[in-house]
Amino acid sequence: MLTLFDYLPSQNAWKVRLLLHHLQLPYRTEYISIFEGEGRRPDFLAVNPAGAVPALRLDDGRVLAESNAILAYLAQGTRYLPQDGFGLAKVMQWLSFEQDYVGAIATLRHWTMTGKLERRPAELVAMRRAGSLHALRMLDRELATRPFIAGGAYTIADMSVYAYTHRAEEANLPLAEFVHVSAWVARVASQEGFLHQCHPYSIDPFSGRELP
Ligand SMILES: N[C@@H](CCC(=O)N[C@@H](CS)C(=O)NCC(=O)O)C(=O)O
Repeated sequence: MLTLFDYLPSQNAWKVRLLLHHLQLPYRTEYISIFEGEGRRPDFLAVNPAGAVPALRLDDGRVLAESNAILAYLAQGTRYLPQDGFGLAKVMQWLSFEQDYVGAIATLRHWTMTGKLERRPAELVAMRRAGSLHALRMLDRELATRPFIAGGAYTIADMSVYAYTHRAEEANLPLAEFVHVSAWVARVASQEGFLHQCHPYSIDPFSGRELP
């Protein structure tokens, strides 16, 4: 059986939970308490050298890390990943975009929800906020032209970009002002087999700590 290395408030891990849910794939979970340093255990570093969740162990023991790589692996041959070369590359384009631009929202959400915002230099917070708004503006322009981020169909690119984008208000970002993003958020959440449950950092008593 598949094993997902998970930390519940992680939206990177949620992306993988979402796709597993869509595909109705059974899996077991191994929780990694990242703020207690479990990501730095040698046995976990052998799974993901970066020490981060999510990671996935396959039935045959091979392991895969990086949320978007895991999505691409699991989605092969399914309706969530185009088969044609251009469609596939478009999905990859938006998976890369997610890592490069949506990460600002993820960081700001993490700092905001775990009380770390006040401990960060104001310039750094302002940079992350500007980066987050830049990402939301770009997404809003793109989503004005088509129903889903990589084209006409719902794909793993939507799952990936949605994961942190739809939590933007938890980072005190004005999501409602981005009307096309907001409409897309509703569209994505209405997909069949969607996983609505997300988890706040407050479920983890250690989340106020800095990552080791
Ligand atoms: N690029 C990675 C980022 C993964 C990541 O940053 N995971 C966080 C939780 S959301 C984590 O485990 N952090 C612990 C650490 O970096 O030590 C991905 O998309 O999977």
